[in-house]
Amino acid sequence: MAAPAARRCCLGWDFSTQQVKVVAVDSNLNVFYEKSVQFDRDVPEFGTQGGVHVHEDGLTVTSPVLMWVQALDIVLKTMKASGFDFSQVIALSGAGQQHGSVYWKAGASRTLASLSPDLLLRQQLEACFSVGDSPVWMDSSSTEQCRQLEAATGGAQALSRLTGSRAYERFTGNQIAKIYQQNPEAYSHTERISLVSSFAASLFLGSYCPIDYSDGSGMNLLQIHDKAWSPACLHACAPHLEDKLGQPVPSHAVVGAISPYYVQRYGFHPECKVVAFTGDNPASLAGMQLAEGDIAVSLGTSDTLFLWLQEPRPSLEGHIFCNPVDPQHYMALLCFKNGSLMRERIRDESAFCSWDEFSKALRTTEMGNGGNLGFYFDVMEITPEIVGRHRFNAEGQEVSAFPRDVEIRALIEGQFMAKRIHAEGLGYRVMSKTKILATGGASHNRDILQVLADVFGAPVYVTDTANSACVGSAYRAFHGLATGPDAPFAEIVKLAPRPRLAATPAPGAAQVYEALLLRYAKLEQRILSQTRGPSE
Ligand code: 5FX
Repeated sequence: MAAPAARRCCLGWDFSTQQVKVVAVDSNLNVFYEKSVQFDRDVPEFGTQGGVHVHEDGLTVTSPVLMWVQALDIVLKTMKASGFDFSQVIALSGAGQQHGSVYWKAGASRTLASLSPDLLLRQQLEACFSVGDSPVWMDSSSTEQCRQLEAATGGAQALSRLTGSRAYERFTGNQIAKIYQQNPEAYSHTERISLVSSFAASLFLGSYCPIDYSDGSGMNLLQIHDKAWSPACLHACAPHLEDKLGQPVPSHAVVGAISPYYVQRYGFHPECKVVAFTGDNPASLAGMQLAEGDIAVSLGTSDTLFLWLQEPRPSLEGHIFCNPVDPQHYMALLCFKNGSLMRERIRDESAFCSWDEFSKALRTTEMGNGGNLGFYFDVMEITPEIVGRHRFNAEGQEVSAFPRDVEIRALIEGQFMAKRIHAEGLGYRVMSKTKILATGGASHNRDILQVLADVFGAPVYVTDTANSACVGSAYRAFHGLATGPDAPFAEIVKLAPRPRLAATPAPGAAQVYEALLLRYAKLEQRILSQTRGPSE
């Protein structure tokens, strides 16, 4: 990329699973520069696949912490070589893959605080980590520690009420507990534990950056209501944990000025501010400009929902995090595994492998599908935990097949009804100002979006989210620079490109789906009780 003309800007970073990426956003909120380093391709000496190492047990998944450091060196070097004017950067923030953890060895803070501008970060931080392979969000090896944490805190529901989620293997508290139990020596030599987000921020600050409330909610350690570490959870995971974590801060907090290392080596302005980094999902919420009552639906291989919530009801499914742009509010995250997987299978089976035929079936069938309802989970679903295909006619009798076009509508209506029901289970309510933001492959299909608008009774907008975590991080940097919590985030992003309206609910949709949603929820319970068996 050619040297961009000098403009005052904020940088948004993303330390994701497969790459480190940066965007520069000017004060009119235009993205005018971007650069990324792919781990597998650009730092092949670490031998990762998809940015990670999957260990022999198939459960343990880690990434080398020095790979992340080296990738940052490369991005900065490339920006400098292309003539990027670092002196114009007024603030930076960033995102990290959620849940992953970094273990700083005793003495590392001194190294961080006295970095020589003549050397790369990688050369200086080599000996700074007590655990070289950081556990990441794909790890599922800490089931034992999850059970221990739930037992110590009054059970899964009690833990969820406290921290926003029941115990999950990838959540950081359970990963820390596993390291403490299996490698107590490394744990005792650790002076600080960062999330991937606060680790990346620490590299820029030249000192340990606190964990922000929003990413901190993905640890099973933070009390999401009062934003303090839970003594019971800390105690259940490992000793002296509070000292090693430091105190959490609001996600918009300015945590300090950039380290002199970057001023001397790259020409950053010494006043350039660092705003707390957060998780990639919270940063995407900011990038998509989600507001109160809004919901983002990512229709990809698996489907993901982000919701803006005022009064969350943590449950045994999904996750509640503190909201990254408004500390009084919350966000929820729900994952559905059978997303495009099922849409593509049913397209192949019932629409002659054609999206046009699939769309035609949606257009020629009626809202409510004549009372026919279907559940399509070829792989074990996350929300709800059901596997298999289940079809019910208008009388509530289970049937073995539907006509082709009924099958297609049953799939799409069922997928969206499940999303609404489970979102409402976490405290979400559709409001008159609700917007649904759709992204991902299936968001290009207008007929699918029409069903989404009808089922939720709210307009659907489409937005490009390829860079949403990076761009959201740059927006958050502007937010941090403004007057803190009193500057509403919506004001900060009012110049940003707006999502496009794609579908509005058809007249009569609310009446049709009000009744159908109740039936769908009851049938889901019926399937769950049948598949779980009488003993549970
Ligand atoms: C969220 O809970 C996750 O584990 C993932 O979406 C990671 O944040 C991906 F980076």
